Amino acid sequence: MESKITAAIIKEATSEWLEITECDVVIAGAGPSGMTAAKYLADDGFNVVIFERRLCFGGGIGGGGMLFHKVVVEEPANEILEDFGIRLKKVEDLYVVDAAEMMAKLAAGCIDAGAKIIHGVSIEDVIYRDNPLRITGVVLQWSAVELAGLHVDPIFVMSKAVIDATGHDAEVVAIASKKIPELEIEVRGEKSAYSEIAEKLVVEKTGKVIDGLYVTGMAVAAVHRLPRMGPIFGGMILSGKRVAEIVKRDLKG
Ligand code: 48F
Repeated sequence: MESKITAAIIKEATSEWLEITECDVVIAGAGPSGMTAAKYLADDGFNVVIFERRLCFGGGIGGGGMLFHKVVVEEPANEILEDFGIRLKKVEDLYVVDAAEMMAKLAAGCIDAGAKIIHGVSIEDVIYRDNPLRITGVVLQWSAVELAGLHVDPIFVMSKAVIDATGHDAEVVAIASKKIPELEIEVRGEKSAYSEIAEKLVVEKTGKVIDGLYVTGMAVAAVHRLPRMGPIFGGMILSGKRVAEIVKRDLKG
């Protein structure tokens, strides 16, 4: 019995990994922006995989506002959450959402649309080509190996588009900017809080950083030096939908 359990896991997991090694879209991070982007891309038939460093999904949603189990969104992000079947309560001109429900249903929405979420894997580098300069995939490491500080060579996944949805540190764009200076990208980090304009600016600046590499969510604020906004999540959801539209347009030519 024990060997059957092991064989079933290894056989099924490795056969999916073989499909993943060349995919349409890789998304770094299963936070609100990454999972929203994954659903809308997968809905259109794109082969999408999210690699998430931690063993859970939701990113910053679970921490709610100051560990209270509620987060807030504003119009028109409520329509996207309704698309995922998430229940909202209108409080004045805001909508309040249960954090656990939002995490669970965003994940269910992108998985049901056909996207894959793989936990415990960190994106530690990108793959690039020149003439023309572009990003063509990612370099992956088990998070456990990363945490243990072991020297283990990573594996590669090629993709037509890579979306950085890693949140406040914009890790993927930061790695690319450091290791490929000819990209001429600088990640300067986000500014202090200014919620009214931060949400709108994040959505406006969502998009392509260089051919093959896109940014969504709080990573947009880090790349474009925009203000932070605190526990209001509408901008993350709208940014995820927007990056999906931009990537779809680019991949369809
Ligand atoms: O931080 P996170 O929730 O990103 P987001 O979608 O949303 C930001 C909000 O949660 C909140 C906010 C809104 O008001 O300010 O902070 O922009 O989710 C990012 C996910 O990416 C994972 C990380 O564990 C988290 O779940 N992650 C970060 N770096 C990597 C990564 C990496 N190099 N490889 C894989 N996963």
